[in-house]
Amino acid sequence: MDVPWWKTAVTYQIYPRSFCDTGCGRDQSAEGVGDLEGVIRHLDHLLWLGVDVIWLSPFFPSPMNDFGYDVSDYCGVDPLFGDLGTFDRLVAESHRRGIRVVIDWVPNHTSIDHPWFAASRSSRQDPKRDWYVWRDPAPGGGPPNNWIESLTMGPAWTLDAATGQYYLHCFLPTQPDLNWSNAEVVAAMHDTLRFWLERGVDGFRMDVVHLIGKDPDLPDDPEVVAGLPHVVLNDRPETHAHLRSIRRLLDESGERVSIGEVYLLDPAQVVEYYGRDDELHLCFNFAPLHARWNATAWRHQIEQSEAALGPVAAWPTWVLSNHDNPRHRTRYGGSEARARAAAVLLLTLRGAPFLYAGEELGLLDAEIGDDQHRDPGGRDGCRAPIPWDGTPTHGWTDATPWLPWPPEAERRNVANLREDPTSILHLYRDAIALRRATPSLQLGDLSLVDSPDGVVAYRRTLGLDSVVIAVNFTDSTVDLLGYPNLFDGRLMLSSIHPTAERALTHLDADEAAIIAPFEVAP
Ligand code: TEU
Repeated sequence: MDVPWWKTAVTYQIYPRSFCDTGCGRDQSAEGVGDLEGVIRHLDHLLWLGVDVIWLSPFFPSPMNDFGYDVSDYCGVDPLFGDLGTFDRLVAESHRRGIRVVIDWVPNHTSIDHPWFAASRSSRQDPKRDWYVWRDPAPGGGPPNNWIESLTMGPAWTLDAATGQYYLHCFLPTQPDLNWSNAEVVAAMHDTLRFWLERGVDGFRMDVVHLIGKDPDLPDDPEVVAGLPHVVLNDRPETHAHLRSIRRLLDESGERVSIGEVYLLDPAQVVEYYGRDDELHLCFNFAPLHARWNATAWRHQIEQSEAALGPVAAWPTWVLSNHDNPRHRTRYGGSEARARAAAVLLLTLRGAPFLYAGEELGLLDAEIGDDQHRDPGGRDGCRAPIPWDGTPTHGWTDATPWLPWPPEAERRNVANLREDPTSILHLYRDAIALRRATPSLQLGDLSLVDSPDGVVAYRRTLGLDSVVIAVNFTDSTVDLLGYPNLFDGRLMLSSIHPTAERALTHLDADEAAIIAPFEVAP
């Protein structure tokens, strides 16, 4: 069976600012900001962990108003992070280790500092005026429509006094939206994809890609949802046409992947962006990231994902943490046991799992002091630097890092947790290895199986290979007698007991288990 590589891949998201500062980037503010050399330095660790793909959040030249999601040159590396030579080495060193490299692509908006916008803004007659979305003020003055931007929840329009028109920005005023209905914009953005494909990247994570096609009339968002940012509402046929041509472009370059950040919260809407296997290869599914830690909520998430994606054979994705939201251990109340159970869930559901750097250490969000806020969207806590060891600088240079360290960094760091085979870091490594060795975990069907209250259990099946996963979402022991699917098997992995060879009569509080049925046990 010829399975595309991205179906079985475990992807690891790196937020370069926060990964590791080696001092190789040019940091004018004299604070510690991670760089691409820091990624290269730790590739062996990622190989040890067992991930297949790294996804790098933006490292392009940028004024950093949105920490790189405001790009001023799509085809370069910000000196803060290194240069194109460093990037090429990163790709080569990753590929040498069998690790693929996916980069972020930010097609909906540029930075206000991009030369395209400087030209567009310069006059109404400029040839690039139409590269962005300009409109006259509403009759009587004020923004052309009621759209809300996503980061500060203000109006999505800013008046350019010099030319008397408003420009659209679904994010900060420093992130003007490109006009994808202009063919020159499409061609220029396609060129940026080709630039990185030629440098050997294996694919793109496409930032708010569902937002690139817009209703040409730019009508008001409906009153009932007024107050929601336009990004979660924009769902247009124009986008699908753009995605089909992007897909053709990628397909011409061999086996590359597109992973869309389709920030619509209903999986039934999101599935449309896979097209007929002719649009995105994968789309993030963010509903689970907002789900509470309980069995009912998670059973619902699994059912919803299966119901939306199963019938059209679209491959699901699972993500618990990223650079935009509080880390899941923080969201789930701080319990490491829950974070461990969540890791087993993430790595055993049907679909492609995405890890966010630091979750394998069980990191909590950093406490951000009043004078330490950096992000206008308030997302600093999950972007705290990664502690690599227990020294005072935690494996970074001695410049003070751009954000405070996460809690317990002197103990909860890579070097220390690698020494401890019972650590959450080893649990991630073991679960990833088991996944790789178990065809049903990688590619098998999923069906929910009968389980006690507070437990979600499911079977993964591929041909004769079959395993059952049971996750106890409660903080008490749950008896499994009476549930033959669950206790009648061999425990392959427990989220709590590292080498537990035990009869599976019960699950401990917050325990997740991977169970092989006896008949296929060696
Ligand atoms: O995020 C899109 C997005 O919708 C989120 O920013 C969301 O609105 C926000 O986190 C709510 O708190 C992507 C990137 O992941 C994010 O970092 C960027 O800021 C944003 O796009 C703009 O490029």
